[in-house]
Amino acid sequence: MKIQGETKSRLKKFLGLKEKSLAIHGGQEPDPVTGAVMPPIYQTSTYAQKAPAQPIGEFEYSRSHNPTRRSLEDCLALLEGGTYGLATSSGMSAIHLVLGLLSPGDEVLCGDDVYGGTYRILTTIAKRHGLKAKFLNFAELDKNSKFIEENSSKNTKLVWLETPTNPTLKVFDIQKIATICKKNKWTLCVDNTFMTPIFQKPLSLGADLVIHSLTKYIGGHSDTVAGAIITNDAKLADQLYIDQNSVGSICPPFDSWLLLRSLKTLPVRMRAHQENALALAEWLEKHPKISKVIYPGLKSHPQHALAKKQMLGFGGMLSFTLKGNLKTATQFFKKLQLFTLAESLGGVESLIEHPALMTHASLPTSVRKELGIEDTFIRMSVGLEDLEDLKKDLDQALR
Ligand code: P1T
Repeated sequence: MKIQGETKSRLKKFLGLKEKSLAIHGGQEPDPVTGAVMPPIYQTSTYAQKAPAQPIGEFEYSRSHNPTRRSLEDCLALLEGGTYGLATSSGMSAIHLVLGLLSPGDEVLCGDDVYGGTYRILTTIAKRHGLKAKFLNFAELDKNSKFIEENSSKNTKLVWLETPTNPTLKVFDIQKIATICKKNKWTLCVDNTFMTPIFQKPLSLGADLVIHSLTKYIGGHSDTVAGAIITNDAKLADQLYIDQNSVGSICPPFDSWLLLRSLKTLPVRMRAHQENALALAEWLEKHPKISKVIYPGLKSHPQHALAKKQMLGFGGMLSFTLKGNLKTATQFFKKLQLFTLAESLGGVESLIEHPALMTHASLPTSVRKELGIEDTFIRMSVGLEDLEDLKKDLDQALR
C-alpha cells in the first residue's frame, strides 16, 4: 500500500490560498480526462494494473485509497493547517483509530465533558483492550498549573479533549495543555467538531492530532455520517493509514463527494450559524423561563476571555437550563414546531435535544450531575432559519 509519501507535494500548490478559497478549491482540480469542474465520484472498488503490482495510476484498491476520498482528505488537511488527512466512516471510527495507536496498559487523560459516545468507547471497548481512562476538568489548570501532571501516571500516553465541550461548552486552553503534553511526550488530540477549522485551528496551537465528526458542521446538511483525522506528524499519519487500511474504516466515495460539496460553503455557514446563535443566546439570557444560558460568546461564560483568544468565532451550539423539572422540559419539546427534537448538530436546520436522556445517556447519573447535565438542561444546535422565526417558536413553547 502506498502511504501518503507524496502528500506534501500534492498540497504544495494550494498553500498560497486563503481559507475561503481553500474550502472551494483545496485538493481539487478539474478532472484531467473530461475537464469536469467538480471532482467525479470514483465509485470503484479497484483499479486496473499493467502487470502484477504495477497499477496504471496511483490507486490499487479503494479501501486503501480513492481519488474522491483523497480530494476530501487533502481539503480537510489544508483547512486545518495539517499535512495528512484521513476520512473515516464516522466520527467514532476516527476516535477508534486514534485509540488504536495505544497499547494495553497505556492511559488516556480525557476532558471530563465529552460526547457520550467518546465516554462510552473509552469506558468499554478501550477498557476491554487494556487502556485506562481518567476524566479531568482541564479548566482546573487555571488554579493549579500542575493539575494535569499531578493526575497523570508513568503510563499516560494520550490527552484527549473537546473544546468547547459537548454539551456544557466549557473552553479549555489548547496551547497551555499542548505545552504540558510536549514536555511529557504525550500525544494531544483535539476533537474540533464544534468549531470546525473555520473557528479553531488546534494544530497551530500545538495539538498533534485533530479529529472531526464530519457528520456535523462540515457535512452541514444532516445527510451524511463520516469522520476525519488530521495531523502534521508523518509517523502518526503512517501508522493511522496502515491501521485504517487494515480495518477498513473509510469514508465512501459518494459521501466524500457530498462532504467536498459541503466544505465549499463551510466558512459562510459557520459565520451565519454564529450570528443566529449569539443573537438567540442574548435573547434567551433575558427570558423569564430560563435560569442559565451557556454560550462561549456571552460575557457571562466563565471562559469568555479564553474563547475570544483561542477561537476565531463562537460557533452555533448553545445550552441552557429551564426553570422547572423533567416534565417542564418534556412539555417544552412537545410544543416546539420549527426546532426538531433530534440527536446530532451542525446542520442548516435547528435541532434541539435533551443530553441526559439522549446524547449523554451513556454517562453514569452521578457524572452527569457533577457536570450540570440535569433534567432541565437542554442543548441546541442553532440553524440558519430566520432568527425571528426561531425566537417565535422558542417563545411560544417556553410560555
Ligand atoms: O456521530 P459520529 O459521526 O460518529 O461522531 C461522533 C462524535 C464525535 N465527537 C463529537 C464532539 C460529537 O459531537 C460526536 C457525535 N455527536 C452527536 C451525535 C451529538 O448529538 O452530540
